[in-house]
Amino acid sequence: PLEAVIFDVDGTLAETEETHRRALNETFAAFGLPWFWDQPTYRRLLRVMGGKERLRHFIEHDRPERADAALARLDEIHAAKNARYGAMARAGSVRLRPGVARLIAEARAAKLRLAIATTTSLPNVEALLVSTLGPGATELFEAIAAGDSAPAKKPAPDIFLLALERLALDPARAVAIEDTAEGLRAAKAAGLATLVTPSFYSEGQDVGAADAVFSSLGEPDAPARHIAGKGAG
Ligand code: XBP
Repeated sequence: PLEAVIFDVDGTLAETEETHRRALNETFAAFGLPWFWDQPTYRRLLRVMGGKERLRHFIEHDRPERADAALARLDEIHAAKNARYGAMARAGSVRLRPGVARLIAEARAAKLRLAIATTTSLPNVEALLVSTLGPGATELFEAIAAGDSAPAKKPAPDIFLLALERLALDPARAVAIEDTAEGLRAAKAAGLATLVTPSFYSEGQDVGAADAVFSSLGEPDAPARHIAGKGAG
């Protein structure tokens, strides 16, 4: 029987990428870098998973002429982006996608265990969960596998395998929910049944390997409910 649901974060729980993009562009300006990622650029770069890996790819492929100077500041630029993103998330600029709050509440009511497997950094995940689901939100998830805690980012299966290891669970007893082709590949390689709900940036990607594809996880226009702390535990 099904025992756990493992959620991706960016694009699946919430449409976070426009906030990441805004935080990035503001960071570039603050660092005096003459870079601007518009939507088509970001859509292309999103195929490289992980914010730091994506920046590295951009510097090496799109701005190779001054790559050394930029690469030397890579960690600093990425940390500054995440600080901005965290502040934006805490200020409420990201909402859960429709149906996500209900799905989490219903999964808990059905005694399913919840986990997260994401490429994004842990503080970003925490900021998002707390601002959308309330102060106790991180405790809703038994395992939060994020960012650099696994050796390789998606589409490698590592982050899903880490979440499964922390749950001490066989992949046959869990389902993953993803929004991208890369995330789907990662979940499938970890042996998980996978539902895909395409997001703003992943719409049109080939997700034919999914066990099911949903345009949305729930009712359109429903307000996100704050469920953390209410009858938790
Ligand atoms: C999406 C990503 C992330 C975010 C930025 O990950 O690739 O890199 O775009 O976050 P997922 P960071 O779909 O697995 O949640 O800059 O913290 O990496």
